[in-house]
Amino acid sequence: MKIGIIGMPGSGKTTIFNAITGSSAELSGFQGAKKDPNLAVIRVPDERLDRLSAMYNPKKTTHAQVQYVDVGGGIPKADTKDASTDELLKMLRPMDAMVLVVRNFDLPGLPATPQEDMNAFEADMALTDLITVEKRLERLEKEVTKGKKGDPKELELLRQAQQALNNNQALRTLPEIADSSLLKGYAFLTAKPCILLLNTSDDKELGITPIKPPPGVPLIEIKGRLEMEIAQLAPEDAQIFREELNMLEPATQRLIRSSYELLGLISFFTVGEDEVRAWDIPQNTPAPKAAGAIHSDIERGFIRAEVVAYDDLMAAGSYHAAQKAGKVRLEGKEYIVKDGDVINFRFSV
Ligand SMILES: Nc1nc2c(ncn2[C@@H]2O[C@H](COP(=O)(O)OP(=O)(O)OP(=O)(O)O)[C@@H](O)[C@H]2O)c(=O)[nH]1
Ligand SMILES: [Mg+2]
Repeated sequence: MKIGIIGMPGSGKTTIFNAITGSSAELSGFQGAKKDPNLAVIRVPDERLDRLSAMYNPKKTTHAQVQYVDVGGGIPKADTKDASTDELLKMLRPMDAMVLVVRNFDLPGLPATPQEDMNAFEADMALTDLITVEKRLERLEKEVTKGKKGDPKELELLRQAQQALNNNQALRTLPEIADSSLLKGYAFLTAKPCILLLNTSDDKELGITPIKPPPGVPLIEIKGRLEMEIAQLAPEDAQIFREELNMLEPATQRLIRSSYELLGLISFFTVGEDEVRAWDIPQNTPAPKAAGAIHSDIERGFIRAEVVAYDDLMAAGSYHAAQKAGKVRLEGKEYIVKDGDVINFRFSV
């Protein structure tokens, strides 16, 4: 899974990236200098995995992972024909979701205007999508007049998208369009799930800045610079600092967790002496497909899934006890895997 960190120049994208990943990527000093994107893979925190690991004491514990990309640069402006926009778009298209960083701290001569910045960014993304839609519509209509038959469903969806975008409505609010396999290839920016991240200055109180996110966009407020500085400390020092500041839960953990949920992902677990591991799959995945997340052979040779719910396993105290209590079920290929299932796949190839 790839999540793009986007936002106006100087909104604190790299700061947030550093806070999430604990890295020390160079800050730009708000001149919007074009640099290579920053990439990092981070582990999705999950208490259940930690407890399973304590139960099995395996050689290795493996978390689910998400890749964060700080794309740098600024706003995709598809109406201007410049190379940096093309480059930015090329980076953004493959993202599964976005974190839109909005500045809630003053810069010299530039007071914080989070609502305006957010609106402007949304409008620019909508315009970028609108241009993509209109180019495609033009081509389809030409083909139709030449006697070729375009896909009428695609045409209809594109017209709906055009209308929504003309009203500055993001495509993420229209699931029929956002989830359509016909339109997947366009990778519309406003169709991607998005989190609004209000990046608040150290000296402002959290929760007092009025801001209204667009429909369907969850809001998270973080003191980005402070979180970055703590994330860069040694763990013991960070702990002391957090206690002093009464910021026990790193806000970034919340962000990582919600971006996972936003993507509609759930986790199942595999357990054993060698490895305890979390696997991420989309909701409503049938058992054989879930097995495919581990290895295509297990999907191909799928026989049954031996399943125990995480809570049942913990309540029983051990796998053996859960079995004795009748909590370990055998499920077939129709079974839809649930969040927290602990699974042992039986297969033959
Ligand atoms: N007060 C305050 N300053 C911040 C915060 N986050 C970032 N800054 C400052 O804002 C400036 C820009 O931060 P960056 O993280 O480089 O912003 P960016 O969005 O990556 O900038 P570009 O890559 O140029 O678009 C730096 O001088 C940061 O120190 C914050 O939470 N509070
Ligand atoms: Mg940056």
